[in-house]
Amino acid sequence: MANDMFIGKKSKAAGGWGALKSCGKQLLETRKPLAGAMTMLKANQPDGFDCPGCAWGDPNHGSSFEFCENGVKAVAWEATKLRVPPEFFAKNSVSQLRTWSDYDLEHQGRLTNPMRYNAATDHYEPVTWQAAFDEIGATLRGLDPDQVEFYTSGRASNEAAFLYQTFVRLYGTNNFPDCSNMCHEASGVALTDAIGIGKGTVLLEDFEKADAIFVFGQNPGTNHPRMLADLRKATERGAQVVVFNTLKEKGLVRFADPQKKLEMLVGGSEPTSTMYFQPRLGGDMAAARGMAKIVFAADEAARAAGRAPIIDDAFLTEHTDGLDDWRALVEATPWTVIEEQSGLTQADLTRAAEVYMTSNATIATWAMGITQHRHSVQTIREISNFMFLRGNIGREGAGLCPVRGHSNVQGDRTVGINEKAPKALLDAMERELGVPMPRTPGHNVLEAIGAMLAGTAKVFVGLGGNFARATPDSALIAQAMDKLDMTVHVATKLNHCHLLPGKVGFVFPCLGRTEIDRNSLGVRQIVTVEDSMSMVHGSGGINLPASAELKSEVAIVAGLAKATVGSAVVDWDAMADDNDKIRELMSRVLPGFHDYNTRVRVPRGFWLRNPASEREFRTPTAKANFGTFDLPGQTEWQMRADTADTFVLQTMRSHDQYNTTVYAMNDRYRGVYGEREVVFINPADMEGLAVASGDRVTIVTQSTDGIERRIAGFRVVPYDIPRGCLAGYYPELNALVPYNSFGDRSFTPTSKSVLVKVTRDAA
Ligand SMILES: Nc1nc2c(c(=O)[nH]1)N[C@H]1C(S)=C(S)[C@@H](COP(=O)(O)OP(=O)(O)OC[C@H]3O[C@@H](n4cnc5c(=O)[nH]c(N)nc54)[C@H](O)[C@@H]3O)O[C@H]1N2
Ligand SMILES: Nc1nc2c(c(=O)[nH]1)N[C@H]1C(S)=C(S)[C@@H](COP(=O)(O)OP(=O)(O)OC[C@H]3O[C@@H](n4cnc5c(=O)[nH]c(N)nc54)[C@H](O)[C@@H]3O)O[C@H]1N2
Ligand SMILES: [Mo]
Repeated sequence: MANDMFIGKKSKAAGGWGALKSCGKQLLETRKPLAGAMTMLKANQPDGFDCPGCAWGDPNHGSSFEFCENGVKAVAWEATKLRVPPEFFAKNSVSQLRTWSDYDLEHQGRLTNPMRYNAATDHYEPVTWQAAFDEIGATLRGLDPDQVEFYTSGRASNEAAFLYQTFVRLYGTNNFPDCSNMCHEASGVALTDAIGIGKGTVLLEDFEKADAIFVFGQNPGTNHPRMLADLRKATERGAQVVVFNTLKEKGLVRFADPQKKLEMLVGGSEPTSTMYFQPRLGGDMAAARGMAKIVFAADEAARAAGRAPIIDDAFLTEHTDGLDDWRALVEATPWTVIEEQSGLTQADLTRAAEVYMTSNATIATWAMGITQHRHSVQTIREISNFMFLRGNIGREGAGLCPVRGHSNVQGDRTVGINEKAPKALLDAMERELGVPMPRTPGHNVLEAIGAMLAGTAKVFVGLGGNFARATPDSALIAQAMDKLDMTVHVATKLNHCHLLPGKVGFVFPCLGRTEIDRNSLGVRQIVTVEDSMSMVHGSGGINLPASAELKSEVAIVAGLAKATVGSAVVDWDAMADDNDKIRELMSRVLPGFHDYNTRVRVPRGFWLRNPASEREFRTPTAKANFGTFDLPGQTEWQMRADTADTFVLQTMRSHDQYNTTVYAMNDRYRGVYGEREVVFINPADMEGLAVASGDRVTIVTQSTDGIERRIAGFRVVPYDIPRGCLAGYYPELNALVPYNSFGDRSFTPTSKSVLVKVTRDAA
């Protein structure tokens, strides 16, 4: 049985599962509630398990589970023995639970039963799956489909996401707000215009061949720990790793490879970067422009002296469009502006540019430090422009690499979670299903919030995630959710979003990726996911389900669909019972998914071809396009008043959290223990504010819309961060992020540049 190839084989690879075990043991010793994870750690190493931690590629997928400390946390978090049964909800009203912390809610353990919120008692009460589906179906049938918001979080498998978009489009809307709207949306928008596809162009193997790797606005030590091993290998073989990060992040300075000695648990031992620059928040576009300016000047000098040119004339002529306009703009941009916005000197940028100019193969990676600003799309275009200059795309060891967040956020987009679905997808769906698909674009996250606030959205359905805590302006979002007639959440653990149920709320407990999913014939099911390098592979669970009542995400989506749109077009029961059937449908609709069921069952799965990585640019010009954009008139850093108390704040992740899930209260690499209500600040700025280490402060957003956004009692932590810049943790700081401040064309909340005022709290 093909499905069974994913279980029961012992790994011969070193490190891998054995090391995971010891790593897990350490974790479990310090964290009793996770003791249940041992069951899983004792299990045989399964072939083909996709870590729910992050979207970094896995070189040995299918033969060993490449792990990292934070991957273990993600797995252990799901494998807890603790349960949230109906009695828990009988004991605690929703109003009471709202006063709990994010940490306390999720630490109660796994949800076990479908629950329905009864406004009369203010409690969630048990409900049968069928009664719940029927009630939701009846409600949805009574609404205009555009009055419903269908959210997706990026852990959902390709199968669940594809079935969900099929259901929602048959129902009649493109309202697909999803977590990528808050995440890498700017990368998708910018890369589509620049290279004709909104995805990265590198494979994991390219990291072994690059001469230089530029890492912009990303903290892999915490968020993509397996990437550190690749960076360390790169520096070990003499490649340059050039980091641009506002904070001095420990993992980007040195790193110990857990595959070797579990050194990672005690801190780094080999360099991960060779140069480290700390731009001001929002200063990366200026930094990239400064480097380009240096490259152009050096190229001109080389040609004048009769030396080999520095820019790649052949590539630029044959494959790109718009160089001259951009070059003119770069040359016209004064160094004073570049230095002021980036906070880096011409000398700094010259050192970085020299690395670029002497490297024959360069990779640029980036994440949220680039994508969560107003000018994120422009910044990614500037980075792409810079990379084009030496033809760093579409060849070995070179390329553009947005490092994705959730383990399947890229896959969800590929299979149709997109409020602005490509015409080709809708055409293919129509052809396959024989019924018209909705053609008007739907709501992204911000539009969904707008519709909820306006009262035009009536129902919210969440396939995973924690919409209420992941979105900005927490207080406003709570008001928006409260107005809803109905909420439906598919989840593994209880979170704050579930405590904003509207008039009627449902919480559906689902199987996690670590759990064995058997169909009615007892056949184990696998799901599939796509990583940051466009590799698509299978993943099968290894643990017994947390409760006999759990359903797979696929089965829950099918249940909702059947009750809402009926089974005339799609046989939902058949889909719910056999993921192969869903994959058969996908293979007929999605380009590149032929023989899907076979190709996901080989080690590493298969690569979804990216034409840009072979220099085939599917843009209107059929070339890679230079983007010519002015630098921001002012970055938020520049907008600060000329007083010692105004700052620009970024909101980011600690080492012990997964987005809104707080595993523990520590942030080891940054030296913070037992608390999260902190704000990192430059010691010189502490003097200006007359605060000492440990003092508490109040932070108020400099709002332009009259809404007061304030948090108090946050402890200042002196840190290596540029003056005028602050950093702290999300979701606690989301109360300060205005929902109406977002990126140009990406509509991503500007979570990395919030203009704030800080005052010292009375002792
Ligand atoms: N363990 C763990 N893994 C995760 C996650 C998690 O929460 N926990 N989340 C997942 C998800 S959904 C995502 S999107 C990714 C997120 O991965 P990251 O993007 O690494 O996440 P953040 O914690 O937001 O870190 C942002 C980094 O950018 C830097 N930065 C901020 N602003 C600027 C700027 O203007 N310029 C520059 N150059 N640097 C800047 C910050 O100092 C910080 O190091 O990780 C994924 N993986
Ligand atoms: N201020 C600020 N805000 C941000 C960010 C930031 O950097 N700063 N980052 C943004 C980014 S990059 C992202 S991606 C979003 C994240 O937004 P979301 O994806 O909405 O949030 P998560 O915290 O990842 O969701 C956690 C919940 O998912 C559920 N869950 C976990 N595993 C599963 C599963 O297998 N199936 C199902 N159905 N549910 C599951 C659990 O109930 C858990 O409580 O937040 C964004 N918000
Ligand atoms: Mo993300």
